[in-house]
Amino acid sequence: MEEIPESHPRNFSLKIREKISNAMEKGITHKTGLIAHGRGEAFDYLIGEKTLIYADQAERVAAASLIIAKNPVLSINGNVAALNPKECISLAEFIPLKLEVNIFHRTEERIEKIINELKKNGAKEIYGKKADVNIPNLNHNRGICDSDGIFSADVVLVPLEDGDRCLALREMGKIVIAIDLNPLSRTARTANITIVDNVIRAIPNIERWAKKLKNMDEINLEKIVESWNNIEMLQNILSFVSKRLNSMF
Ligand code: PTJ
Repeated sequence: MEEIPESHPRNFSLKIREKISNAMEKGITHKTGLIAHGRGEAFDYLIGEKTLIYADQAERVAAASLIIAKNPVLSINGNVAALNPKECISLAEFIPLKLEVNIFHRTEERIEKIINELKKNGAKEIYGKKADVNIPNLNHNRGICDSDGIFSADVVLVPLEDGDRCLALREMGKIVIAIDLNPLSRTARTANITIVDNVIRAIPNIERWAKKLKNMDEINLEKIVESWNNIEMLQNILSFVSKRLNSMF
């Protein structure tokens, strides 16, 4: 890879591209994960590559929901394992929540590589290998999960989700927190709490909120979660983007 000069205006974005393409070469990220990343970059560009107030509020509600959850799980795919494994592990330890590797393009070799990557970054226990149950009404590989992981979770945090698993998890009665830069996606519209932010910014920000909320009593945490209006938040994001674009030239 060519060296990316520090002075390059897109330095950060180029470094992230390098990170994800290296992870693809190691077999952690699937090749189509690079396409998904490109779509994410485009939406990130539209929101101004920063955490909007609406995303920050969603991250606060997500933190409250994870704190009161009885059995929360963070679902890890090939892109997330490449982009911010350390931050996911740190959040998992703080809440505490379980980490489960769950991938669309599933091979045992990839599962193993992602688990090893997480272990290299400090994770102790990782779910996803047992793969002893299927999420009902989901006929692809993301339906395969662990009975003591995603299957029995009450709250599932899913970065870079696909819409049909999001719906299937909701049909199981779970609370789904999605991180998706595309506010128009089925996932964004189906989740209970959608965080329209880059997973790189979102995970540490959820942890920052969790640290602030950790000592709040459960009744007030529940109030934060119950008062959340996800559709209104999506409308606010779209309205922000359209105003931003209209005022550019
Ligand atoms: O590792 P696997 O096998 O599970 O495969 C993972 C991919 C990403 C290939 C799979 O989940 C996929 O095809 O995803 P989609 O359907 O393309 O959806 C990805 C969504 O995540 C899109 O709406 C993107 O805008 C969004 N996205 C991409 N990068 C980021 C992101 N959202 C937040 N942060 C990002 N960095």
